[in-house]
Amino acid sequence: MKRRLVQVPYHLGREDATLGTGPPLLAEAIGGETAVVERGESFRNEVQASMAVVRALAAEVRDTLDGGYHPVVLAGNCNGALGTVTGAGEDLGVVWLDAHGDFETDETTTSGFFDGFALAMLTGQGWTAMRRGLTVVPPHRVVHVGGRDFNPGERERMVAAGVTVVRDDAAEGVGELSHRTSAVYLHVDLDVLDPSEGIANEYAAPGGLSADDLRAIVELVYTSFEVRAVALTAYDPRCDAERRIPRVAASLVRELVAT
Ligand SMILES: [Mn+2]
Repeated sequence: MKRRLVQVPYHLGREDATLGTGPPLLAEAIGGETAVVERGESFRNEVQASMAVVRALAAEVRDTLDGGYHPVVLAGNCNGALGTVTGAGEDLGVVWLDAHGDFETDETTTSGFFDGFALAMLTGQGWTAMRRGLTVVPPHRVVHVGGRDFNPGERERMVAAGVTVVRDDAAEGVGELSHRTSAVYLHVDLDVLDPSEGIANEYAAPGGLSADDLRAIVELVYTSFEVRAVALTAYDPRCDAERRIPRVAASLVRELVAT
């Protein structure tokens, strides 16, 4: 299956100079057919605009699959996952690679950072009316890999909800998930990489995956499941003056993802 890059050049619903500028640089490094998501609605506030981007992304992912392409989403934010999963169809599992949990809700957050709610929203927590029509993935069909910078209590809440949380032994989590689902969405927040491979964004944390580890995990996921869509997210070029992260992303996608 031929791949198509789907750029989502927004951060918290805005076209901005931070995470919003990552997707075009990743797309340039990877190369090939590319589509660019447009928010459509005018900006009223971060939450409204973020969810407008999510809905536009869902439509673009659906079109991409209908056109016979494998969607490779390049998104400023992790909350794009709601749109990608909604566009990619029913009954998916999720393999989520991220230094962070992204498992906050309005009840638990102390930062208010909307992108910190991404995986909680995807599994049906919080923002119920804003999520209307978007697909929910049951937590027991989610494996979270590479986390090491959780907020207080966050990891415990993920586990209690039914999410499988593994640090770097992805094989165990992926093997378990393969008994529950045959098709997945693969989410790669680029800050899952160790900062020694390049600093993906200002939230980067030590103790991450090497580029070789990441490659092995992505390969394992592609051989274990039908990957309906993959996303590379949260690249802030301001943190990576030497532009190392796009090179890692390009070799991952070119060598491992459908050509
Ligand atoms: Mn992250």
